This record gives sequence, structure tokens and C-alpha cells, in this order.
Amino acid sequence: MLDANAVDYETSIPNNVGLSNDRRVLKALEKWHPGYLDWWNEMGPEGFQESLVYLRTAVGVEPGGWAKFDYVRMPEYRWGVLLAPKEEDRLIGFGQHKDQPAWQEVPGEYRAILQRLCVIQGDTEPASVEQQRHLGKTAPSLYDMRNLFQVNVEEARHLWAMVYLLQKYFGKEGRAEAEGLLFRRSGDDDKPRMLGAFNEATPDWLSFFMFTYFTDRDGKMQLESLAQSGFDPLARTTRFMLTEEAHHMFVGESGVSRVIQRTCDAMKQAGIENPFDIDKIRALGVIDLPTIQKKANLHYSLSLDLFGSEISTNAATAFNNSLKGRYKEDKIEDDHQLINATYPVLKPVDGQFVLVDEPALTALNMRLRDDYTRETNGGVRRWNRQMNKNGIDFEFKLPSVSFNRSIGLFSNIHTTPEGEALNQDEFLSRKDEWLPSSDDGAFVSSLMEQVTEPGSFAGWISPPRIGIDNKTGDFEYVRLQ
Ligand code: BYC
Repeated sequence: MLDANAVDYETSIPNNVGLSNDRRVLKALEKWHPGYLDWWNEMGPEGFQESLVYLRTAVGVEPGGWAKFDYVRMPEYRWGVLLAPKEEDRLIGFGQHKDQPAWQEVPGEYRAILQRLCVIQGDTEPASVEQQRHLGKTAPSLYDMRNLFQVNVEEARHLWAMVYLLQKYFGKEGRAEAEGLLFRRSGDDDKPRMLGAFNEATPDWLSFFMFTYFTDRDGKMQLESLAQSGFDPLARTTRFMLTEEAHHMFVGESGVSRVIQRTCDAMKQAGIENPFDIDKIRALGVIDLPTIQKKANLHYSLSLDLFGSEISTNAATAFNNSLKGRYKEDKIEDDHQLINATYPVLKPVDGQFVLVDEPALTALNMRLRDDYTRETNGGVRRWNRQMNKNGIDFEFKLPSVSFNRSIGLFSNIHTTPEGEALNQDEFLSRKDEWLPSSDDGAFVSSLMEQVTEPGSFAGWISPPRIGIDNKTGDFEYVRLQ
């Protein structure tokens, strides 16, 4: 019998889904594989394909103990198809099919919507690898370089996860979509990635940390919602993806925190108390706190757009059809069908923002976005505690949800980060106060220099408190070739 927790490394594609007995899907994946490797070689980390990287690879899917660390050349990473263990007799937890057995096959009437969810999710994964492909060249340490590459190979594995679902459950159309996922390119005018934030540049390491803090957390919220799905293969796939996602957000939160720490240390050492003494602080070779805030403003607002419109019939349909649940649906105490329920949605009305009760079903994107904001604020609070400990008078703050938006109710209005309305000219003339200007970008870029001496770090970032896999500070996380 197949041990659902063990990963079969005998087939060319590691998996715990019994691929060796599923010739049709194995063949489809084997056919897709060379195109995938071409994509990785063309769009994956630039200049490091021959390097030996100390990576973790999944060897099982049980919670804890699933990872094995070793030196690997990235093109030889064992990407594979891994699903969380099957829960016998699982019942659907929400929507009109609540309490029915979870589906092991795609219900015909939901084929199109499920396929769309898999394609959108799948499209973001290679996009992030493309956005980050040049960052190895300016890594502030081997520790950071290794974390970047770990994030990259795992995002690429998440692409595999969605491609498996598309090829196994969606026939010819699914195979065509799997090809499409290798065809689109982040930021390309003619064949862009599907969602806005995944076509933006990640120009420097501070952006990378902000992206992994803010945008990967949207990933977490969306995956959590899909992990509740009545379509069991999607639920199991996303549940395993979430175990990998946790490290990505750790890279983001601790990365920002280490940048902040280095700035605080340098300010204290130089006797600078005013965090807005930007020229003096930059002269120390560290990133001033207001610039860190601007980067946070940008990445938070871009990530909010990933939740779609506040009022969405797509979201209502996905929930009602038991395909995409709420964050922690199984922990919520209500009817799980949202019959007659309402949810307060923040709306611009006559120049004011007011909370208006809307049917909870159509307000699901808004609810998930609120859950996201709550979680995101947790990290901001931790950064502020760090400021306090350092005795520096500066407070990080998330901007209003109305600030710098391109999707939803606020996409046609302009506001300050505090949420005060502005006309377009005022916004454009003041936007450099709130979002990274080209000068800010040039300054941060000027600090980005590769550091490859084991145990050494660039001057704008503090070392981490502990190493990966309990390694000592001078461990050679990447052996450059
Ligand atoms: N950009 O009813 P609406 C991750 C489109 S990140 C461009 O408002 P809906 C990761 C929408 O497609 C998580 N277009 O929204 C993180 C629709 O188009 P059609 C990725 C957008 O459908 C870091 C129209 O506007 N996973 O994993 O309720 C590194 C009206 O849509 C955008 C998912 O998102 C946008 N921002 O919600 C690596 C989960 N927003 O159909 C990875 C799957 C909306 O009219 N996706 N549109 O042509 C979904 O659940 C939903 O599709 C969305 C949108 C939440 C994205």
C-alpha cells in the first residue's frame, strides 16, 4: 500500500501521489518537465545554476521532520508533487455542499471556476522567481543568498503543485494551461503574469524582504482559503504548500527586522537621534527608517490589490459552491453558509469612508483582506517594539487601505497614507513623500553589493540571530562555482 507520508524518489518526479501507477499523468508531467527546466534555466536565479546551495528538500509530508538539508545544484533540485496526507472521510466544511463528502474528482459544474483558481495560483509562483532572478548578484551574505534560493526553488515547486492538479484533473485544457504558466513572463508587455503585484520589479533586497513579508502573506491567506476547499486534491496540495510558505514569511519579517536593527545601531553609534536626518543617516551606509516605511507602504498596497474587489460575486460563487473557504473556516463558529449574514465593508461615500453592511457572501474578499491586515500588523508591532528597545523615536505604520490602490473601491481615488482624500495632481506632486522615489531607489541600490565571505554581512544589514539548520555563523551556505 502507498504510504501517503513518504515521498517516492524512484520516478523521475518525486511524489506521494502514486505517479508510478498513474501512467497518463506521469507521461504528461514528463512531457512538461523539459520546458520547465528551460524556463528555470532562462528565468531562475541568474548566474548561480552551477553553485552548490545548502537547501532543504521535502522527504515526507507529515508535520515536522519532512525536510532534509544538503548541498544541491538548483537545476538538480528534486521538484515534485507533494500533497498533505489524506484525511479519511473528510466532509466539506462550508457552502451549499457543507457536510457532503469532499470531492476526489472535479464536479463537472465547477470545472471552469476550479481551473481558474488553479491557474491564477499557479501563475504567481514562477512570477515571483522571475521577479527575484537577479538578486543573487547583490546578496548581502551567503546566508541571505541561500534563503533567496530556498524561496525560489519552493515557489517553483508550488508551480509543480498546480501543474499536477491541472494535468491530472483538467484534461486537455489543463495541459494547455500548464504550458501557459511557462509562457507568461513577469513584467512583459505582451505576455504579463496575471495579477498586478507579480508584474512589478523587485529591484533590491529591501524590496525582496518586503515582498516576502507582505506578498507571500497574501499567498498564505489565499492558500489557507483554498486549503478548506471541498475539492480534496486542491485542499491537500495547498495544505502542504503552506508548510513551505512559513519560511518565506520568516525570511521577510526577519529580513526587515535586521535592516532596521543595523540602522538603529549605526544611528546610535554616530549619536544621531533624529530618524529624519536622512542625509546623515544615509552617509553611514544604512537605510534610513523613513525609506523603509515607504517600501512598506508600496508593498502593502500592492498586496492589498491581490485580494480582488471588496464586493465580488466571483468570491461569493466560489464560497457558495464550496470551492474556496474563509481563513480558518474550520475554526469559525457560524452556519458556514452565510445565509442572511452581513459583513461591514469600508466604502468611500461622498468623500468620507464609511462602514456599510453588505451581504457577507459578496464581501468575502474584504473579510480575507481584513484578516490579512490584522496579521500583517503583528509584524509591524514587532518592528515597533524593536524601535522602542533601541530607544529611537520612530513608529512604523501600515497605510490606510485607501492608499495607492489599483483594484476595488479605492482604485479611482487618491489619498494620503492616513486616508485623507487628494486630487490626482496633489497625489502626484506629493507621492515621493510616501512611496519610494527614484532617488530612494538609487540610494538603496547603491548599497547592494554582493558579500560572499562566509559569516560576513553587508554593512546595511545585521546578521541573523541563528543560522539555518542550526549552522554556525561562518557556515558556507552557498559554494559558488
Ligand atoms: N490583478 O471579483 P474580482 C501567492 C481580476 S499570492 C489583476 O474583483 P475575485 C504568492 C479578476 O481575476 C496568492 N486582475 O476578484 C505570493 C477578475 O477577472 P475576470 C495567489 C485582478 O475573482 C508570493 C476581475 O478582476 N493566489 O500565492 O473575487 C510569491 C474581477 O475580479 C486582480 C490567489 O490569488 C489583480 N490584483 O478575486 C509567490 C488565489 N484582482 O475573471 C506566490 C486564487 C482581481 O473578470 N485567486 N482581478 O477576468 C483568487 O481567489 C481570485 O481570483 C482573486 C481575485 C483573489 C485573485
